[in-house]
Order: sequence, then C-alpha cells, then structure tokens
Amino acid sequence: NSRNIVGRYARYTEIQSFIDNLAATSPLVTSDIAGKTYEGRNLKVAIIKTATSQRKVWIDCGIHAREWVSPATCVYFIDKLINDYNSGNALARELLGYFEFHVLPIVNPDGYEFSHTNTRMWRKNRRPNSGSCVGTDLNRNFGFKWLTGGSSTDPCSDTYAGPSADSELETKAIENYINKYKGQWDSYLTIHSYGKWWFTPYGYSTTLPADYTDLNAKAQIGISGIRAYGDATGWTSGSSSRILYIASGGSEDWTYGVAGIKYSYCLELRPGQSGTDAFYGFSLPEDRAPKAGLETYGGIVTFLKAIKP
Ligand code: ING
Ligand code: ZN
Repeated sequence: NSRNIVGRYARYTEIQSFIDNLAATSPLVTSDIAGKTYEGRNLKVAIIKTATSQRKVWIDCGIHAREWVSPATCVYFIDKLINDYNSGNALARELLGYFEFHVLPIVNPDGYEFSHTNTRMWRKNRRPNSGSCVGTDLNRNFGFKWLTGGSSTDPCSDTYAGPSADSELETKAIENYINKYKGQWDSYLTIHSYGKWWFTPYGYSTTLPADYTDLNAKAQIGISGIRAYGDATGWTSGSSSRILYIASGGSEDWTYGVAGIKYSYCLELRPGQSGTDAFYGFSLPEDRAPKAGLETYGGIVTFLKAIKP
C-alpha cells in the first residue's frame, strides 16, 4: 500500500503516509499536527526547511472537498521541491536557503473522503448542524468580516458560513497555527479549483487592499512561472471579489486582514471557465494532475523568487 501517489488523486490515509515517510527519510522534512477534524482526522502539516531558513511560507490545499486537483498539487509541490533541492537545482536551493515551507495538503479531510465515498460534489466539512443538513463552508468561516456578504446563514447551503466566525475545527486549527508563528510569514497560499485565477484579497469587498499594485504585479510574475513550467493559457490575476464574486470569511482575507501576511493569495487551478477541459470542472481527469502540479509548482517558486530579498 505504498504506491507512488505523486500526480494522483490519493486518499487521505495515503497522503498521511506520504508525509510520514518523508519525515522519516528526508533531513529536510518534519511534520506537525495543526489540529483534528470533527471525525477525528489529523490536520498534518509537512514542514520543509534547511538550517538557514529565515522566513515562512504557508501553502494549503483541499479546503473544499470536491476540488481534487488541489491536494494532488500540494503533494506534487512537496515532492518536487525536495527532489529539486536534492538534485542541486539552483532555484530550489536558493528558496530553501531562505524560506521554510509549511504545507497542509488537505484542510478538509472529512469532506474530501466523503467526496470519494459518497457525494462527488461535496464542498463543505462534515460537522453536523442543527437540523438535518451537514457541514460548513470552511472558506466562509474565517474570522475577518465574517458573514458580510457572499455567504449563507442556511445550514443546507453550500456556502453556509457556520454558526459563528471560526466555529469550525479546521478553521481554528489554521488560525492557531498561523498565530503561533506570528510575524514570521511572508506568504499564505491557498489552493482551490477551478478557473485559472491568481486571486489577491479581498473576497469580502471590491475595495482593493493597500498593497494591491504590488500584490497583482507579483501574481503576474507567478503566472509567468506557470507559463515557464506548463500552460498558462487563460490565467488571469486580480481580486476575487472583482473577478468572480463577493465572498466573506475566506482564508486569505483573514491572513491578509488579521494576520498581516502581505502576500496572501488564492490560486484557482485548471481547468479554466472556458477552453480546454472546462466542461470537466471539479471532475478534472486524474491524468491532468501532474500537469497542474508542475505548472503550479513553477508559478509558486517563480513568485517566491520575486519576493525574496
Ligand atoms: N472558489 C472560491 C470560493 O471559496 C474565492 C473563490 C476565493 C472566494 C477567495 C473568496 C475568496 O468560493 C472556489 N472554487 O471555491
Ligand atoms: Zn474552493
């Protein structure tokens, strides 16, 4: 049961074993448990760092259950960063000489497993609500401008914001983990699908953040990295509220607006809203996972080189 999961839509337990195996065999890797879910699963963070790391970067995937290419991309990222470092790749060496990476490949494992075993299009977590409908949209539950637009008070809605801000274990676990290393983060990246967008804050309002010009310029550099490593056709950048829709309680609004992490972004991976593979939507075939992984890796490392002093 140790099939190579890189570039696959692996299950929760396989991804835990992948991290455990790296932590046991690579001097670059340790792991930490940010918290537990309602159903008791661990929120296991892979930490990739060297002795000279000075600043931290957070990457999370799988906050929404059905976005299967997202966890696969976090796994791909971890694997390639380590392999590139070990083979002497100059950029991987440079980045790991300065940044340490904290990667949570599945924020919402209860929902992710449910999307594999029961309902393919499940989005929320799996904590029961009062009444018969289950789950909160974790990307509407974060404690910044919570419930101010683009989210629902109906527990049956796919964008249910939860009974209160930060009510969910997964939300709280991320906030606690970020707060534990307050002031040490240069970037927060949350990986979703789909649409081919590199989103800046804010989600809650079309008012642009103070750093917008710089944030958008660095997002464009990220997209140039996607192009260099893969296919950037259809990728655009800008604030999610202006490009897509208003949505409050999103994770990168909290990391930008509360935790003060300047380079806070949400990436929406392939497919695009139109063009190649668009009709697959969340059900992107598994053989696209390596392509998504590689181009997203290229986007992130190219962006990070641009913000590194
Ligand atoms: N899209 C995001 C969502 O949570 C988003 C869009 C990004 C909203 C950032 C708010 C902030 O609705 C998907 N695909 O989940
Ligand atoms: Zn999503």
